[in-house]
Amino acid sequence: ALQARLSVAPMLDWTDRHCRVFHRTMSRNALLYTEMVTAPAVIHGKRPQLLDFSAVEHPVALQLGGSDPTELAEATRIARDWGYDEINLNVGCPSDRVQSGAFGAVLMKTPDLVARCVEAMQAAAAVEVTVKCRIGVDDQNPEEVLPDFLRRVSAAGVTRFTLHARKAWLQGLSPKENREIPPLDYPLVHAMKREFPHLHLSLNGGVTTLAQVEAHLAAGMDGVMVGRAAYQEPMQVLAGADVALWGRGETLSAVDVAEAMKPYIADHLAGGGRLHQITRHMLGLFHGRPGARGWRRVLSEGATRPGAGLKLYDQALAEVTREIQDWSI
Ligand code: FMN
Repeated sequence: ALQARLSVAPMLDWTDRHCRVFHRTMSRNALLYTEMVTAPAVIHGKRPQLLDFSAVEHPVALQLGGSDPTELAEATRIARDWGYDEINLNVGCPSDRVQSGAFGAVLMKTPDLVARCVEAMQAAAAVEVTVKCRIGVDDQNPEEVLPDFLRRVSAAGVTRFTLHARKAWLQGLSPKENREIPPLDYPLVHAMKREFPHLHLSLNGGVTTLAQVEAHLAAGMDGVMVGRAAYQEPMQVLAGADVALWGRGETLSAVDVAEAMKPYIADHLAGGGRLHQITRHMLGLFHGRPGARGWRRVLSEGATRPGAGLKLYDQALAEVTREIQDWSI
């Protein structure tokens, strides 16, 4: 649970295994979440493709989507055997596709079903089961439903929750809009920590810098989960986290991070993988720093070309060095 002081949010299409290795290069300690995988996919799908990860990714949590206790239990057992450190249930995703299977944020309306799900998951395997939820959905009153939800689901044995500090609207908003509207309610999330001091509660939503992470921890939260900013401006959030939050480790520069990724990229290419599969997650590495433009341009133009490899990657790094020199003149 100590690692959960800072976590990188589950993000579909973004936090795949390559992205997580990249994030791990910046922080040895932050807890990393997978993209959501549905329980039926884990049970019936191509498991190596869906579940494989590299040893360096630990601590790593698999996020499951589903609302059938038996399926979730089976998926949890499989995921535990695959080596995941934590299994997280998605009670926050508002997308249509997910609603049709009756899971994600709509489960905020059925806390007793969530309790049955997590009970079955915990009974299935000796691995920590956690929940990521919203503060409410649609016309629910968060101040009533959120404490009720936490009470019922924690009574089923879950002790660690991540609270996305905004309601989900299940109709009429796209998933993207649902991450901007309605407004964030940090005071309510902080109040939940006071009301449930024995639970490990992380705050999620709208956090963009390490300083903000530290402020929420200082205000009593046990953890902070960062989503979009960790992806788009990773250095802003993850570099420096080990020293600031855990008092150990080192703070790499963006250039050091780029260099440190090379052996992993070389292995991936040697195994027949494509450069772009890794570097598409790294375009924001120099965000707001000298070198950002050249890095992004060389990699986004070149990395999808057939045969693109470490030579192109080194060209991108050379652009960075050139821009840094231009800046320091
Ligand atoms: N939340 C989930 O619980 N599971 C997901 O699979 C998931 N996919 C996402 C994909 C993208 C591209 C984005 C931007 C968000 C996704 N989310 C998902 C929501 C994030 O986990 C997070 O709760 C949300 O972005 C708010 O945090 P932020 O303001 O730090 O980005």
